[in-house]
Amino acid sequence: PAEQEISLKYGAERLGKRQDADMKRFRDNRLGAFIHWGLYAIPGGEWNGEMYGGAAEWLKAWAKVPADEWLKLMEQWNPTRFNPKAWAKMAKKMGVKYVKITTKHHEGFCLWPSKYTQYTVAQTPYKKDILGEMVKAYNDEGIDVHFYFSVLDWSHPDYRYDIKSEEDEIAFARFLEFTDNQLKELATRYPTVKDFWFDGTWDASIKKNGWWTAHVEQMLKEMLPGVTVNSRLRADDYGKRHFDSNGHLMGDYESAYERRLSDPVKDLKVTRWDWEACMTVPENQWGYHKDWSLSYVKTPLEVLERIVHAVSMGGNMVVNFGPQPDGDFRSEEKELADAVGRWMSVNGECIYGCDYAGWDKQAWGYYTRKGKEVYMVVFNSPYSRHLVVKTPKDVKITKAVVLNGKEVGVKETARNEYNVDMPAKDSGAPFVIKLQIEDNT
Ligand code: JFZ
Repeated sequence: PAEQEISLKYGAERLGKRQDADMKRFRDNRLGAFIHWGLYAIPGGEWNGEMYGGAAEWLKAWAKVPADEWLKLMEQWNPTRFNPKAWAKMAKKMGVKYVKITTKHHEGFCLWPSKYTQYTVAQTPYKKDILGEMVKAYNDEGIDVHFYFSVLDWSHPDYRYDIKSEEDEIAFARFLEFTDNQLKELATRYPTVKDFWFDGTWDASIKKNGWWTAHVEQMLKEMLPGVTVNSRLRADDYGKRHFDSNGHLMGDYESAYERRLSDPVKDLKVTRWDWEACMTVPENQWGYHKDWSLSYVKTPLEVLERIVHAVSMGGNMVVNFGPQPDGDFRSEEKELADAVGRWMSVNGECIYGCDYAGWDKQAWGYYTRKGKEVYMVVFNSPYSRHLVVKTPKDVKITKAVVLNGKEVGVKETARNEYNVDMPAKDSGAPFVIKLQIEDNT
């Protein structure tokens, strides 16, 4: 109840989901790709002959490399096989509707020629504005571009993990001004950007400056009307992150995480807000790592299941790619993109524009929904060859059709319970049955 809430200057700016056209577009896109590309692609997890199993984009930390030494990798940044048009075609074929690009990761190296630091693509043998080339190529294919931006910056002398002295306060104020300048620069140079996804915002220094996170959100929204911003940017007056001290989501959507995809039976509260999860293909590698044998690598089927799982609970899913230093993708990633694309070209209808269906989950898989159309996405085929469906009160199934296939039988077995027949031929892949319903609720 409102009267029990504390008053906040920098808390949630809105209650409930945004309902404007830009937010609807963000939500309807549902499937995205992440690109983690920076200097860390060059060592690919290996430093001075030693292979580190941790996240490749964190190698500087694992191998305790001083910033100036790390940034010398810029002399080797020359992705001669980088072909933005081919990247955009690959994304298009995969069926992703947006791509999130690391403009600057924790290391501080910028993929655009920022005038506020010397650590940018402009100072490398490659010289060209890689970010600009990507934005153009993706947009030309009709794919939205979102910017990943790490506030934490290992290259900047004014960054502080905490504020413990007046000197820290002064330095960090300069750092926040530098960050504002970079963000304004990105928003001005690339006005078609649809979203800012902030990261590296967990340190005490930022939590003590909740006002600044609210300011950044406002600043970007003034510069780019309709732009979306993730909850990870935000901290409130008391340093409470993502959800403010009254429990309300800050930013436009919760930026959740792969290992915490909510339980589709127990954690339905996430259907009340917008959210986006992102996932790595190996266990935890975002940047390019030379050796994928060091951890489990998800199969295309496991990736597909996570995409459907997210959409079935009203969320988006972003699948990560870590391009090689030469500008090409490793073969595993190309094969994954192909496999996802093949499935999406047949079944995309159950993903794009779809949402939580509100029906009780069954063991065979997941429901998604678009208006009066309910999709059954079947990952586990039962021996009975009957898919049990339980409908809410006053909802009847009138017809069941395999997506891009034939009609299948439906039998009412009890009130609000049905057996939907499996398709006669096993496609060998998860299949989708579209239900037509009569909703008298
Ligand atoms: C961060 C980065 O450190 C990492 O390198 C990568 O860019 C990833 C997308 O984001 O890592 C995080 C940050 C927060 C969570 C998980 C991974 N989290 O809140 O669960």
